[in-house]
Amino acid sequence: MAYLGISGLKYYQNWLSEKKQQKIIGLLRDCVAVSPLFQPCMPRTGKPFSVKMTNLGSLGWVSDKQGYRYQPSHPVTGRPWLPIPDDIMTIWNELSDWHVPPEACLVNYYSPEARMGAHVDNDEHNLAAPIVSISLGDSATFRIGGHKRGGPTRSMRLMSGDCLILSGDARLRYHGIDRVFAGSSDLLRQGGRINLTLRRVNY
Ligand code: MD3
Ligand code: FE
Repeated sequence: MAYLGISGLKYYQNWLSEKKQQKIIGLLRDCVAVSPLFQPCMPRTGKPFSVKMTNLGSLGWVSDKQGYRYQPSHPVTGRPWLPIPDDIMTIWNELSDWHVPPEACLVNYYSPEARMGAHVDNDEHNLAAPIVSISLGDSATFRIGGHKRGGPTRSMRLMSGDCLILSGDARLRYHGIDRVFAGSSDLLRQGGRINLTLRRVNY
């Protein structure tokens, strides 16, 4: 199980039908009505992210001047995150081989100008569990490198309905989103891209 020659990276092109994609978008509209998108910022500097975020699940990932962490409630409203809907949990069950469900579903919203710089996801206590990524809306260039910053990278276009699984060796690689292709999908009325990442945080 390797994709782009990267062990632990699996690519499920167009895994979600148009109908399922629309269903998930409807569920996300309910999510943001209670847990609005917020603008995270960099620890220490407070530089705002261009990507806006919210979460579903018993834990959600947040970033502010204090640092990166998982917490049970929304940083602005103080309310708990809503549960991960069954239709999203099903994707975890279909694609991951993991025996327990994810606590967190991070929802990233990219306007056409948004980017995500190269980073490693290591705030999860349980780094042995896979991450499942679901792309919706406009397509984007995803870049994945090695375990150190500045090494060789590979890139691929992620389109609406595509899913990725990151496990094993791929789980701790540097990765990011270089650009979003405005108008490449009409799934979202207002355009842009949504990425969901399902994450097991604790053992
Ligand atoms: C490779 N999201 O939320 S998803 C993130 O499209 C994140 O929004 C990107 O990076 C996005 O942290 C990429 C694919 C992905 C997710 C997690 C990974 C790739 C990964 C963890 C390790 C290596
Ligand atoms: Fe990431």
